[in-house]
Parts: sequence; C-alpha cells; structure tokens
Amino acid sequence: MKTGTVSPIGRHELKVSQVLNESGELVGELPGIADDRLADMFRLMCLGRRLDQKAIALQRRGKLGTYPPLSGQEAASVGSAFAMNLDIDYFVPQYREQLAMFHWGLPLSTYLLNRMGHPAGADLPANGRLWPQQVALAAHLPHAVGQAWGLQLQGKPGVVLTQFGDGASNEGDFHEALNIAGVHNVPVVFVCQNNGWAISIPWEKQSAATSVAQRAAGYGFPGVTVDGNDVFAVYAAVAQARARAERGEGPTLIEARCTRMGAHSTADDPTRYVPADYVAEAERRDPIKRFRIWLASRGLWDDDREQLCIQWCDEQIEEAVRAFDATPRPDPETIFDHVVAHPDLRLRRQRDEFRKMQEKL
Ligand SMILES: Cc1ncc(C[n+]2csc(CCOP(=O)(O)OP(=O)(O)O)c2C)c(N)n1
Repeated sequence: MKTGTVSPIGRHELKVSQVLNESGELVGELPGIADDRLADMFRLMCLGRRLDQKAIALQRRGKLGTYPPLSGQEAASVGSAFAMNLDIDYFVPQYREQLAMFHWGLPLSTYLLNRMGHPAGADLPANGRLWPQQVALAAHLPHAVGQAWGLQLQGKPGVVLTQFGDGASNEGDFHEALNIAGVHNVPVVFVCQNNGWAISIPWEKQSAATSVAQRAAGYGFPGVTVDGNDVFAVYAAVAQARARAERGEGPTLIEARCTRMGAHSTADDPTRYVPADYVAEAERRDPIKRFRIWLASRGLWDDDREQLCIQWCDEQIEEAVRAFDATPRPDPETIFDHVVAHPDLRLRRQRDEFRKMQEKL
C-alpha cells in the first residue's frame, strides 16, 4: 500500500494508505483477489447502494422502522468482510453493517424483518459465526473480544472481525475491549469506519486525538489508517491483520476513513449540520465509482455486466421484499417475549398494562 490521499477529520489532516485513488487508478499494490471474487465484491457494494434507496422508501411508507443507510461506506464494510474466512471466522456488527452481515449468510428478508421489529428478524445463520446487530454504541466490542479470547482458550481456529463508527470509539466499552484484547493478545480485528461524524457531532468535538488508529499504541498493538473509500486498501489492511491474528500475534485496530453520502438514519436530517463541502467530497470519493472505473480498465466490467448487476440487485431486493410482505405481522405484545428468560414482576406488570391498553384500542 502507498501513503496516498490526505484525509481531513476535525482539526487534523492525515495521510492515509491507498491502493486505488479517487480516479480509479492503481497507486499501490493490488491484493491478490480472483476476478470472480472482485465481481462479487462489486455486486455486494451495488446491492447496498440500491437497498438504501428501497429501504428508505419502505420506511417512508411506514413498513420499516428506522433504517441506517450505508451509501459511501460500502468499501469499508465489504472490503473488510471479504478479507475474512467465512468457514472459520466470526463477525460482530454494530447497526450499519448490513452488507457484511449478508456476506456472513444473513438473508436480506430476515434483515428487513429485523428493521421492522419482527421477532423472525432475529434469526441468525445456524453456524453461530454471525452475531446480532448491536445498537448500543460499542457494547458489542467486549463481546467480540470475549469471542476471540474464547477461541484462543479453546485452541480453536478463527479470527473475529468487528466493525463500528468513530462515535463508538469514544465510548468506555471501546477502551475496555481494546485493553483486554491487548492484554490477552486475542485474535480480533477492529475496523472503525470513521466518517467524521457521530450523528451531528464532528470528530473534533468527540476527541482531541489525531486519529482513532493511534490509540492502538496505548493498548500495545498496531493501528493503521486507510482510505475507507478504497475497497483494496481496506481489504489489504484487514487481510494483513487477519494473518497476524492467525499467527497468534494478536489484535489490530484499523481506521477506515470513509465518507457517508446520506443521512445517519431515516430519523435524521444531515442538511442541518453536515457542510456542503463534505457532501461534495463524499461524491468525489465515491467507492463504487472508482471501483467500477478500475474494473472497466481491466476489461472486467462493461455496460452489459452493469445491466446484469443492476438486474441481480433488484431481483434480490424484490424477492426479499416479497418474503417480508408475506410474513404475517407479529402481535405487538411479542415485544415482551424475547427480552429475558424469566420476566420479573415489573416486566410482567408492564405486559399486563400494555395488553389492557391494546384491548381499549
Ligand atoms: C451507548 C449509546 N449512546 C448513544 C446512542 C445514540 N446514538 C446512536 S447512533 C449515535 C452516533 C454514532 O456514531 P458513530 O459511532 O460514528 O457511528 P455511525 O452511526 O456514524 O456509523 C449515537 C450517539 C447509542 N445508540 N448508544
């Protein structure tokens, strides 16, 4: 990898590693990825972009609850997922990692059910290597470390990947998780998707640090910053971190500096706080555009393949929406069903009150 583009976050400008620049030109060493996997990576990134449009429309029609779009962050999510080994590795997501979750085998329809609060949306692939989405910021990071430590103690193969945002990196759980990961040298790869904003709070109001990656030094393991809009830079950094973990050399913190193109969520209006030049920069750094240019320059992409790709994405989405629509809506009372194994008195009372309120409606 080359130290390429300059990424401004907060007060600080930082050079970040890059393989594919904003114009789709190779500026670093290409990681060894077979052509068919390159096409799979690209298709998954396109699926994310198109799913955002559809899911936002479904939310506006009242069919989904809040939806977290990831347009602009496809390279960070997909690049890190593809660098892992699905047969033995684990993924512990925050709430914006739908693409990596699909890569780990989560059906698109299950994801949609989850976003409308259906209990069936909590069904995860049976092999147990995909964890549920975590909404409490950074609360999944101790889980990821615990899983990795467990693998180590049991002498089992596999590495744990976890993703989160810059806001999460300023939570106590982040620091506790990284500390224990370093102390026990566990096989975990932390990928922070730093888009410079925790909803409306810019990085400089979250932290005085120059970067997220530099914090790894305080926990005794390496931290690297890459261009998070460059799928190859992310892939290469994660593949290297995975190999380290597999050799027993412990954790790595990767900061993928990305730009989000849309809102934080469907409950949010970024025009109230994100400056216009950030939006223009996000367009210029679009990870899909640059990947497409590079694929075409290698003869791996053309208009016909593009059409087939769009068709494939739309078929996946339509099929998932059909399955989602055909699933009977749950009784609202099921909200109490999967909270705790043995509900205490307070919860049982809440349930009774909720039932009475429903009967009156
Ligand atoms: C512990 C906790 N505190 C506050 C929130 C409310 N909250 C939801 S998203 C968010 C900002 C997160 O920003 P970041 O970690 O950068 O991730 P991004 O949403 O940008 O991907 C906040 C404060 C929460 N979910 N959990």
